[in-house]
Amino acid sequence: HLEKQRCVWGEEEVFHSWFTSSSFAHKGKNGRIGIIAGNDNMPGAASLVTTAAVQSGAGLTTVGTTRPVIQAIATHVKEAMFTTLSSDKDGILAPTESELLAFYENKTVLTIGPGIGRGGHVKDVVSHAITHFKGPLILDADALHVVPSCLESIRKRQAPLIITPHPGEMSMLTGYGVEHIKQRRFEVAEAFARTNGIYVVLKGPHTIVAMPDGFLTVNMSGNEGLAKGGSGDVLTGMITALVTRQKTQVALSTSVYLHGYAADLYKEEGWSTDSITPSHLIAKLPDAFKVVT
Ligand code: NPW
Ligand code: AMP
Ligand code: MG
Repeated sequence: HLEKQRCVWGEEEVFHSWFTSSSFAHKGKNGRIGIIAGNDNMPGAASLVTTAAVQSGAGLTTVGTTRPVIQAIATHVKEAMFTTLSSDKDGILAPTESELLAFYENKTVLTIGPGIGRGGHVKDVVSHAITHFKGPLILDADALHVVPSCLESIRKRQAPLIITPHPGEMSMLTGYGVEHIKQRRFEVAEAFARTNGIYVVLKGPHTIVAMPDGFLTVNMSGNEGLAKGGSGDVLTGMITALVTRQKTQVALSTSVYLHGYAADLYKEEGWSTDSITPSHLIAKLPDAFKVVT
């Protein structure tokens, strides 16, 4: 019984669960994804999450962010489209409701969080999306700080809600100390997922993915080369792309596996893990994705 409730999600599982897009698919069928990310001091996070999504198969990618962020990243992420959202005097997003509603239109998935910061109107943006965006919603990084005040509306949501905390963020979400979370990762992730009816990707070495029904997968790929700012932003981009084209559980567990595997490929090639950067991970995704072919 326990084996059915938990499994290691490795190369075999990734390969056998993968749903390949039809060779007749067009870009509109491969996910019209929306990403709300970045503030004037963190354009890099917006760039990483978006590039990772594009490199992981997203059909049409639109980033909603501040004008200075668009100016900073547009030439780096040539495949993405951009929507300027209003921001405040500190360069943090402060979109109007009509800007948000327009941004949701036609999007099959929405991601909010990398590099958005915590001040200003971030809380309003996240709580609005929880209630008004009707598709799968991924909350990462700074957006996670809004979750505790929105649990009631989260439990009422119909479409999947996915959160991707590292142990520090999980501590903020649950009130447990980081050490408790590291010692009891399975229980903590499972309880939070079940109680709130959401998907929890509890990151760190051996990331756990907990489903709302209590099923758990654990990841064995990855190495210390991932312990750098921006690694999580790359994972969130991969998840965003895969969620539109795979079953939610498969999208999450497989993204986590391939993200770690990309870092492992560099190590196997003899790289020092010191030299692996989040941008390198994205560059390695074409090799990592060979697992599904
Ligand atoms: P400590 O003190 O470090 O031990 P934050 P963030 C703890 C953006 N980024 N295990 C940590 O503890 C992100 O997208 C932008 C245990 C501290 O208490 C976000 O928007 C980049 N504890 C924003 O920065 C590249 C851990 O949690 C707290 C832990 C802030 O995100 C970098 C820190 O968490 C970054 O991705 C672990 N594994 N990890 C860019 N290029 O633009 C952290 N903690 O304050 O939420 O900081 O995760 O860096
Ligand atoms: P974030 O803290 O949001 O940037 O996310 C960090 C990402 O790197 C997560 O996917 C973690 O699971 C991964 N990671 C960080 N440190 C390690 C490590 N020492 N070993 C394996 N994976 C790690
Ligand atoms: Mg992060």
